[in-house]
Amino acid sequence: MRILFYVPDNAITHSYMPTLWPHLLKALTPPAHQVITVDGNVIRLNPEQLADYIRREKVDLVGIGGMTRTIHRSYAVADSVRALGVPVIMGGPHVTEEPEEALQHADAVACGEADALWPQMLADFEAAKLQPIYRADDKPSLENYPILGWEKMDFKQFTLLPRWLYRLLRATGYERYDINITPVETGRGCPYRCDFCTVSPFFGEKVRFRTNENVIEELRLLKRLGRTFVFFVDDNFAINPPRTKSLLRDMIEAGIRMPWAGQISMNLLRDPELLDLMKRSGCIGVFIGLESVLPESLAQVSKSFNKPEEYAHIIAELHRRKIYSVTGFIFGIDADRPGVAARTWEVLRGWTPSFFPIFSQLTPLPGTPLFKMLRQQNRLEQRHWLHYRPYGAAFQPKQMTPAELETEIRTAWRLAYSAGSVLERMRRLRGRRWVHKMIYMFATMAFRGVYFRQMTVRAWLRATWSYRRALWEVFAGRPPVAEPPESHPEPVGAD
Ligand code: B12
Ligand code: SF4
Repeated sequence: MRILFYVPDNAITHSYMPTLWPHLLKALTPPAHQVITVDGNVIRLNPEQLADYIRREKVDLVGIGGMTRTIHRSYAVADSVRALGVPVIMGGPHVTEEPEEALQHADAVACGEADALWPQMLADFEAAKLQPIYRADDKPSLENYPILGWEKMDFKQFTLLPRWLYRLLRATGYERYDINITPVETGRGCPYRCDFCTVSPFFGEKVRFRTNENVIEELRLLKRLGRTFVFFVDDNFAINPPRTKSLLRDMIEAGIRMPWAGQISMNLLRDPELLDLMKRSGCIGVFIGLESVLPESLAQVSKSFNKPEEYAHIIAELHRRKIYSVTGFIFGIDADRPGVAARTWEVLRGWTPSFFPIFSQLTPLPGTPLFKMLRQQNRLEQRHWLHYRPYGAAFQPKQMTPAELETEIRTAWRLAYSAGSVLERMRRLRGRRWVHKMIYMFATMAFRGVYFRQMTVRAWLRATWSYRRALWEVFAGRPPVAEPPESHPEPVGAD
């Protein structure tokens, strides 16, 4: 049987990293079947083109991913596939919470982790006994995690560089300088239960890990394939610090130090031994969900283990080890008022400059405590995911209008990525080597692209021109300018 896995596109950005689930499920597919993966974020196909592709490739069954953010695209694709008479199976966090909705577009839905469900669904499909809903009763152990067939993967689709720059590198023989990212998971689950997050409800509060040997075998394969960068997709890579340290030590001992990034919550980054091991094993970046600089906002989303008074110190400790931080902030929590963006930036601009902030609106995802609370309070836009708007507010914030919330997000991005702010941070990096400053500038441009559309050569040239003074700083050999005084947050909008 020929199976197509389709990753729906988010209609905005190019994807720089393969999505893991198709590769994991492919490894769990009995070898008698053939599996093809199409990622809509790198190969944009309209419904007619996809139909042509499915006919040409003689696909018998299509599996489609279901995240809330892209579910409207998943359903549109599923409808066009089924119009061809080809059955569709869907899975993922959104359809796990909304299986009845998904069944209007699919023949069957996998609810929860599908590691064990998928082979069962295939067997039932072949025996013409496919059921509409499959539920994973147990959380799979990751002890026997399969080694994924990365050697058969066409990674070229996922270059981090804009296509025109990648083509230029290839034409001039410098292709090896392309940056490529591979997702690797080492564990699942998180006991912290932040109100807006689906990870604790979906993967559970009990954390499960792959063995160190199993992870290292995959890393060895990636190194052999010339992969240059690994992203550990675990939601909280250091959730069990002794285990994380033992994995990092084993990586160092096995001689597979390679550049990596991961997601770690701020409370776990207080540990200098962990930071040292991260550095020694090749860590160059860490995503930290800081969410807010206001203790009352953190308390409202059950994330009081984040301590705003420690943020600056932790970013500086990471910076000292040349580890960049990507810091996520959420606006729209009940304690947030108009002015929250400016207040947040006032705090952030005092930090050591090697961090890249990302700002989003609070999003009520089905299955989360936040979703339930907003529904009970009649503040939720019904089935907001079916008419998704980038950075749109899908609920009624408590102390702002939805339009004000959207303005706050726009303001935060402008403040953080304006030419003046970037120049200010570059000046404080003056003592650093030019390579470090160049990487910083490139990463700034890339993170800017999360919000500002810049997929064309023209858009990149425009952004480069606006940052010309900051770029000039890359080669300036003058001493760094003084750090701005450390700021202390006060309640937003306080009288
Ligand atoms: C890596 C990651 C990203 C990367 C994605 C890049 C990439 N190419 O993969 C980046 C950083 C870009 C990203 C962005 C976003 N992400 Co994200 N991300 C993740 C993360 C950390 C890991 C995903 C992963 O690989 N998991 C491991 C695999 C094995 O698990 P899985 O995907 O769930 O697949 C299993 C099952 O769900 C099932 N399954 C999944 N699909 C299918 C399909 C079929 C046919 C079948 C049978 C089964 C099946 O089988 C798999 C094996 O059990 C998850 C959290 C998590 N731990 O999963 C969040 C997560 C998926 N992201 C989330 C969110 C909200 C976002 C953003 C909207 C954030 C934002 N504010 O912008 C964006 C939107 C991205 C987009 N598509 O447009 C939410 C999604 C919740 C939801 N209800 O949809 C998650 C769960 C995190 C959370 N805090 O709740 N993300
Ligand atoms: S936001 Fe992070 S720390 Fe909180 S529950 Fe989700 S994965 Fe865990």
